Amino acid sequence: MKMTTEEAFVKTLQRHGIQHAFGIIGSAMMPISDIFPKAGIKFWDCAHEGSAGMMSDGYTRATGKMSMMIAQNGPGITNFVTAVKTAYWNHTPLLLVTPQAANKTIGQGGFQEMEQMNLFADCVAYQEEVRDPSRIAETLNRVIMQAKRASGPAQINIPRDFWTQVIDIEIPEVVEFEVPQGGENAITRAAEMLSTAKFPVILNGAGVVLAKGGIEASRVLAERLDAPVCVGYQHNDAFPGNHPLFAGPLGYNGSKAGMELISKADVVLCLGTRLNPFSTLPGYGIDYWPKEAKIIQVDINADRIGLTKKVTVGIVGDAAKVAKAITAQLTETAGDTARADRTALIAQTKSAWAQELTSMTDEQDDPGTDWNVRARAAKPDWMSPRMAWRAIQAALPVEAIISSDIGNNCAIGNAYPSFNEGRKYLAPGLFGPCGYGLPAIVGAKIGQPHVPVVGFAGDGAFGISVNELTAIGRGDWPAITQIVFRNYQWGAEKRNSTLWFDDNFVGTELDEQVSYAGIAQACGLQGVVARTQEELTAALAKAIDDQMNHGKTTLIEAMINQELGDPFRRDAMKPPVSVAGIDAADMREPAV
Ligand SMILES: Cc1ncc(C[n+]2csc(CCOP(=O)(O)OP(=O)(O)O)c2C)c(N)n1
Ligand SMILES: [Mg+2]
Repeated sequence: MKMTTEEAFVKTLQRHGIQHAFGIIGSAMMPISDIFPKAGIKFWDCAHEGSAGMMSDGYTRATGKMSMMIAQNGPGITNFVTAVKTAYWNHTPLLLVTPQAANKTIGQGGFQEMEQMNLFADCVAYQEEVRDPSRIAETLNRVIMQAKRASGPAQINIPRDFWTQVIDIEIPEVVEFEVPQGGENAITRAAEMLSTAKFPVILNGAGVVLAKGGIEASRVLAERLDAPVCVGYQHNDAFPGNHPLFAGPLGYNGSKAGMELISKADVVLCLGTRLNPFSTLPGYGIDYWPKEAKIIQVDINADRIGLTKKVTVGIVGDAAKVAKAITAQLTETAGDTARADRTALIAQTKSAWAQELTSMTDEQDDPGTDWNVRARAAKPDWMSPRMAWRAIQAALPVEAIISSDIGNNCAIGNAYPSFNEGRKYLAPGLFGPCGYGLPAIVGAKIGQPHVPVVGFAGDGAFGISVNELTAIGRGDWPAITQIVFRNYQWGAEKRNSTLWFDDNFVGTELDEQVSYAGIAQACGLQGVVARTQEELTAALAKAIDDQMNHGKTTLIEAMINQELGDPFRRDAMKPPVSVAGIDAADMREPAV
């Protein structure tokens, strides 16, 4: 069938149901964006491509439906790098469309040239450049299927002079196939090990959220065994938070109950998780990973099995299918050993942690440092981070989707909200980019317009995406609620300065004259300041009502003291030593 290259491209997008594109408009993409409206594709033009990419990530994580990012070749595309790598470690299947400088001129250094394949080589699960205009649909179809199969971003690079050509092709069929269900022998062994375990524990990762029916399958298995279920770092929605067997997130600022329970395991079923090393670092001084336990690791990607931990049985497969298959093979008496003791211990450990968490109001200083004492004394009437989180919890609807950001206050939040369904918690993940909270929640709301959404960010991280306030107020953008923790500092890094660099605060202070609520208002949005717990709870309740019932976006600037929780990287930091010494007198004037 005769068609133009851009028609072939858009018809292929339609065949895969890709309905949302995020980016900034540019001449190299106009031949296709021109026909987006006709095709039923909405182009969300953002203020910065970096945030556009994170909106795409948020949309797809909240819906399970693939979306795409697209921008101008060169500088538009380079702005996507952080978002694409973030999506990679969030296991988000996204389509990255990178128009390229024209084949006719590339290499001459004309305009907006960039080696865009090398640029993303380490960020995407798959990439391919279109070699000939007639292969545009074939290539795009393959790239999209690879993104789905690998559950990661995949890139199609298209020389811009391939647009507006007439080709004679068929649009390729979408080949769907079933995901692997795990090796037979491995499943039998896993079922045997779990059947006879004295203290089985399940650890759910992102794979459980991504697999169809994964959470439900893990719930059935957990109930058969009365096994506590922990979730991996930043995958807090991988098991229902209101379930008696839910033990909470492991890792940085996670659930002490989860850590204590998993430390007692003799068999751990790690379901849909690559067991990334950051996820199982000691927390609250507890080195909880059960080194003597038998470990069953289930991941759809064989390369990730046994990569970081000693594994007894590896199973390559879909988390839901494998959980069901294991459940089907459990013996009649599976889980019976010490069942009552285990159930009692789970309840007791959870309740002790819940009480401890409620009583925690202030952050602790390490021996020899007193930053938190000073921070409290300097602003005695201000909320502490944990006071803010408690005030937020009081107004956060249980069905809300929330996003998080990288920073001390967002990290403290790891132990607070829990979720009763998957695709509710959009954390920046293991690439750890500041600036994720706002764009991710905007993308989520686009995908789930009838669900309340609340974005979170520290005031430094928020500054990275603040320019999106100039984009999201336009009529066709849905209303959201965003909370900014206002402590006038890049807090997470400041904690490092107090711990390892003798309070030598380089680059940690923010401008106290800036009002984010004021910026929101200047963008035509609602901006409010909350100084007490009562004000914060009331502001959030009103903002959600405004979001859901009046189509209004609100930014809440939550004014908090400068207390700082645990540092991110105790594992990677040590006090500096001076050997040769550094002297300002050695600085020279450069020759100009
Ligand atoms: C893009 C990016 N730049 C820098 C960092 C390093 N970093 C991690 S946390 C952090 C401080 C965050 O400060 P803020 O957002 O104000 O939150 P707070 O810690 O004060 O709660 C920084 C700079 C990062 N993770 N990502
Ligand atoms: Mg801050």
